[in-house]
Amino acid sequence: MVLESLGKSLRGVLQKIARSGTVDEALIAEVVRDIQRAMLQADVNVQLAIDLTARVKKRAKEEKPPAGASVRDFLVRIIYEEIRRTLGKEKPFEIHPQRVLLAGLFGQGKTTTAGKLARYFQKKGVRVMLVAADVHRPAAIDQLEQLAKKVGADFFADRTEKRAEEIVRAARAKAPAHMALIVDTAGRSGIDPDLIAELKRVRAALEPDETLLVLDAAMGQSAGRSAKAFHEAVGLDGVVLTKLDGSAKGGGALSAVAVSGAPIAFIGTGEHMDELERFDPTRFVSRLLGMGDIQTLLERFEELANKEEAEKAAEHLMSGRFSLRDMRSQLESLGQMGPFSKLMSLFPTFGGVKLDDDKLAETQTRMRRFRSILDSVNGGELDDPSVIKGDRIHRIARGSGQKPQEVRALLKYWEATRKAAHGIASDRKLRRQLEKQLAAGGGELKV
Ligand SMILES: Nc1nc2c(ncn2[C@@H]2O[C@H](COP(=O)(O)OP(=O)(O)OP(=O)(O)O)[C@@H](O)[C@H]2O)c(=O)[nH]1
Ligand SMILES: [Mg+2]
Repeated sequence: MVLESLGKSLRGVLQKIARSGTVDEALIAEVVRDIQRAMLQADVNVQLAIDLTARVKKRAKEEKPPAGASVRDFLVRIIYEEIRRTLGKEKPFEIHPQRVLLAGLFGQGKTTTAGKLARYFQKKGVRVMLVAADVHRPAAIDQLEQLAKKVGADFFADRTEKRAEEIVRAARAKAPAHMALIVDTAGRSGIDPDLIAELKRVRAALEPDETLLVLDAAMGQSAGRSAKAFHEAVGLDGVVLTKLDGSAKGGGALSAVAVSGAPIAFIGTGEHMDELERFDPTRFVSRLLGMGDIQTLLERFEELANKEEAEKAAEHLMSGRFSLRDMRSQLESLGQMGPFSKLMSLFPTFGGVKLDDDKLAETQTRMRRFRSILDSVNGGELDDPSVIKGDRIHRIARGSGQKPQEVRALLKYWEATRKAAHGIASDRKLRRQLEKQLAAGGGELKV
């Protein structure tokens, strides 16, 4: 995967949040430090990393989660949004018979990208003519010809013509209207007047729909300077960032290019012709953070974080050592319904209340309230709820925006559950039933 080590560090941060007691200043400071370290290791610009984490910190302190969302999920969302912001805007790119000009310095991957783009167009049903306008090296023309064969594209070259713009004119005259033209140009060791002059002549002859700069991700942050200089000199529609598969500096290149003003259109993720992807910043971040897509962002997060804890909590549940921390992870891993209402159905009555369907909606509301209360309970209290009394009840109520009697109800509920669960452990028949359900549910309580 692209940017594997950055992704790994960031996923570690999310897991740390999931495992934490309360979201307090200490946790936020730690998380911010971790993100900063991960960013710097991926070669992200220092100022950019500092700005990003400062925004995470500020928002985590000042903003309140929407009703029903936990403080931890909310923190994850802030982190997601701020990382997403550093990757710039999405570059629309339609596949139709158009003219594409590829430019860039030596060895950045222009010719390879020309071949990959041709395959990409043809897969979507648009035929391509690859045009060899690298007039300085005959080997470059052969390289493109071979790639054209490989991807089944048409090929245009004129080995006797030394003016790139004339080659482009001849190619335009030859290509039928339904064909896309993708033009490979010569590289240089630096952005010099000759390179810019040649690019301008080629562009005047081609009148491209898309002028794309091909940049090697191994350049790290200097890719941003390069993009800016090219953008100012010739005007770019987008950037293709290549070799993201092999570069530890990919984070630096991605973020630096994103702020350069030229949006990233494609990324190259390998040497093969199929290894080109459209760059969608939203999808990119969710993949980096290990989330399928944004809709399932929070669900996936909870699943990942709580599976292990749910297993441990189930054990605790039967041992009678069941803490508020266990209760919280169960509530979160099993959704708003929680295992307790399911557990309760094992008993004819529970806490004096028979749990029939009418009571279910009420229970769900209560579970939601319990979850928000549990976000305001600190680590020590989660482990030993007996210390929660008097002033502490009022502090927790204030912190969670609930009434003190709800906090007391939560404690009563926890105590009753603990006793009932302990009761199951001593009732052989019930115990067997519970164990069977646990085994079937892969750690989830499906009583
Ligand atoms: N791993 C990896 N290698 C790539 C990628 N894109 C290009 N390459 C490799 O980078 C090297 C240079 O690629 P070229 O396409 O020849 O680069 P160029 O910009 O056309 O080079 P010049 O024409 O010499 O300026 C080749 O060995 C490619 O196989 C990529 O996304 N990932
Ligand atoms: Mg080349």
